[in-house]
Amino acid sequence: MRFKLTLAALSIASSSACFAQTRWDLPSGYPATNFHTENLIQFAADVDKATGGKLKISVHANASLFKAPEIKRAVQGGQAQMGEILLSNFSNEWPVFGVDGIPFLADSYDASMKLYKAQRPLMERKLAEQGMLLLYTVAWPPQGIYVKKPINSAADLKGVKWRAYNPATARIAELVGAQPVTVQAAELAQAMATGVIESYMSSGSTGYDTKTYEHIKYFYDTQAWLPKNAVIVNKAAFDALDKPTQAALQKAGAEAETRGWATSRQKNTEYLDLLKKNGMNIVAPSPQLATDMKKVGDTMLHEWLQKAGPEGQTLIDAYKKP
Ligand code: PCA
Repeated sequence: MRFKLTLAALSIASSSACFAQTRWDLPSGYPATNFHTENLIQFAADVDKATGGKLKISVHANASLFKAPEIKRAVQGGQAQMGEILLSNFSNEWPVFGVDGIPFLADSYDASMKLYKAQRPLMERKLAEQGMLLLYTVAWPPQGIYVKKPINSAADLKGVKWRAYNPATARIAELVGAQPVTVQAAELAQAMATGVIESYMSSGSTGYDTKTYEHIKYFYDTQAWLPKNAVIVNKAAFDALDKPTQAALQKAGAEAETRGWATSRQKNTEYLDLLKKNGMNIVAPSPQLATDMKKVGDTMLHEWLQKAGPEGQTLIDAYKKP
C-alpha cells in the first residue's frame, strides 16, 4: 500500500513537471453568438490545439466576468490575463484610443484598416507603458442610426432618449440635441424594453444581437464609422509563458485578426438582411441627414485634434498619406 501511494505520488509529480497547464480568463462584453465572441472562441480553440492543451483560455461572454468598461483595468491589474475591449470606450483616458469613433473619418473597411495601421504603433507603446500587449483588433460593421420614427434631418433627433456606448456616441447626442444615456451592449435589450432609450447608433450586428426590431423600426444606414474591439494581454502573464506558447498565442491572434475583419465585412450585409426580415426598415439617409451628420463628424474631428495635440495630428497625417 505504502509503495503504491509513493508510486502514484511520483507519477503525479513527474507528469505535472513536464505538462504544466496554464488557465487564463478572457472576459468580453458581447453575447456568445456575436461574431467577435465566436472569433474569440475559435482563437482559444486554436491556442489549445497549437499548445497541445498547455494554455487553456476560457472566454467569458456578455460582460459576465467584468462589465465592458472594466475589462481593460482587470487585464492591467492581472485579475484577467487577457480581455476584449472596445477601444473607443477609453478615449477620455487617451484620445488615440478613440480615433476610430470619430464619425466619417474612416467610414469603410479599407479606410478603417488604414486608420488601424496608423494607430497601432501608438497603441502598442501606450499599452506597453500600462503593462499590456495588443494582440489583435477587429472592426465592428459600420454604424447607423436606430430610431423609432422616420427622420429627415438631425433636428428630428431633438429630445430623443439616446443610448450611448462610449464618450463619442454621447457627444453625438449632445451635438444633435438628443438625451444621452450610457448603456453597455449587455444591457441594451433591457433598456429598450423598459423605454429608457428610444434611439441609438451602432452596427447591424448589435441591432440583431439585441433584437432591436422588437422595439425600433428604422435603421438609417449612415455608415458613419467602424469602431474596433481589441484583444489585450497582461504582459506579466505573457512573460510567464514559455516561448513556444507565446508564439502560438501570437500566431493564433494574427489569424483571428484576419478572420475577424473578413467576417465583419461579410456579416455586415447579412445582419442588415436579417434585420429587414424581422421588420426593420433599412433606409439610406436623406441628403439633409447625411450633411448634418457629416457636420457632427467635422466638429468631433476638430475637438479630437485639440485634445490629442501633436501626437493626434501626426496620426491623422499618417492615416491620410496616400
Ligand atoms: N456594437 C457595440 C459597439 C459598436 C457596435 O457595433 C455596441 O453597440 O455596444
